[in-house]
Amino acid sequence: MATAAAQQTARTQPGTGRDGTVGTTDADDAFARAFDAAVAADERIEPRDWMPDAYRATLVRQIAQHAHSEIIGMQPEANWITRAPSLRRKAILMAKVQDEAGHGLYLYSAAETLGTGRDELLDKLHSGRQKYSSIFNYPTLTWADVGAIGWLVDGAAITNQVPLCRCSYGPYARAMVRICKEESFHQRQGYELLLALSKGTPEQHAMAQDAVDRWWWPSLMMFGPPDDESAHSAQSMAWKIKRHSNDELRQRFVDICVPQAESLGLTLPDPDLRWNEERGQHDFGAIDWTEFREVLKGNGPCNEQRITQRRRAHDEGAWVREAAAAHAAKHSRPGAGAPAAPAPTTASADTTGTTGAPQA
Ligand code: FAQ
Repeated sequence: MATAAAQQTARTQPGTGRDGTVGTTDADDAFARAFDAAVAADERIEPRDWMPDAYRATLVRQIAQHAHSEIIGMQPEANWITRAPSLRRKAILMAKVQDEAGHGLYLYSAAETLGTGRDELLDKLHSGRQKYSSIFNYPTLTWADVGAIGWLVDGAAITNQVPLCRCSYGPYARAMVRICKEESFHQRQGYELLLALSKGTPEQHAMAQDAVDRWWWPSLMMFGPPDDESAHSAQSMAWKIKRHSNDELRQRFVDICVPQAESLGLTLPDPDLRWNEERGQHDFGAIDWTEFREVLKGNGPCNEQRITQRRRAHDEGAWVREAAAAHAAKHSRPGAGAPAAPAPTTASADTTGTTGAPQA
């Protein structure tokens, strides 16, 4: 078997095009073999390595959807920043929402290493050609929703994303390490918030239960369609982009949540939820996949509001991007004194769509 260094050399021959095109069939085969061997040996594929076009396209699709989810995901929670019940809760929530912006930026940067810029990805988001997670199309009706998002939505995100720390593509895997640490902290703050409400007045307890009732099923949908309807899972798992199927991760999430709900003193809204001794896992009720498909088609409760807000934030940030680009150009001229600041690309220079009047 080739050593890692030899494989690395084989994978990074100069002169290969962005699409991995090389001159001869023999060379093509050699690059493809080196790529396959690296994936089989659990090595990381790095930006300058040869990779199949479809592997690159799959990564861009998934990373872009993930990045879009992080920045659109700021909106439902930001809705409560001005109405948080104490200074402590407000400071925590602001820090969390800022973390989500940071996650979006790491992920757009990871997509850039594949040759796809933020402007292009944001254009696809704004024009509806790329998706973001279905979960962020639901409204945050009460303060308890902030807790339910932390506990359930961040909890589902961690369950899905911890295995992505072992994704075969290096920049994505490395971005996920920090993201997962922060998401784990977010999950705990949501749990702690819900616990305070659950042990509070009867009204507060009822508010917490109502939030869990509304967020439970959409959280299960975050893991994507059932395995037999998942278009990309088999290939993504073969490439070790995904390490587990959608249904496996959904099951893991249910099994984690059941004892946590008991500790919280809250119930999960599923009469079919019970321990299955034989499987060593919980059985749970049928997910409403019609609702999931409708949300993906743009017909969820908040789809229109979320995308309108995002486009508006992007447009309102145009002057910042222009000014920063002009500044960078000025300082990059020969003889200019100060080192050139990097020209911000779209996502880092616009507001995030989280400001403005409380909505949902
Ligand atoms: N919503 O064949 P599959 C977060 C699409 S971050 C919308 O199974 P795949 C942090 C899928 O893209 C949450 N679309 O696809 C946070 C594909 O459509 P396409 C986001 C969905 O890629 C917390 C089609 O359906 N996390 O929460 C959804 O193998 C709080 C067929 O599906 C990630 O993105 C959905 N739920 O598996 C932020 C993690 N499910 O692309 C703020 C990374 C599926 O062909 C506040 N992503 N689709 O047009 C993944 O692990 C995968 O992409 C899956 C889908 C598991 C989401």
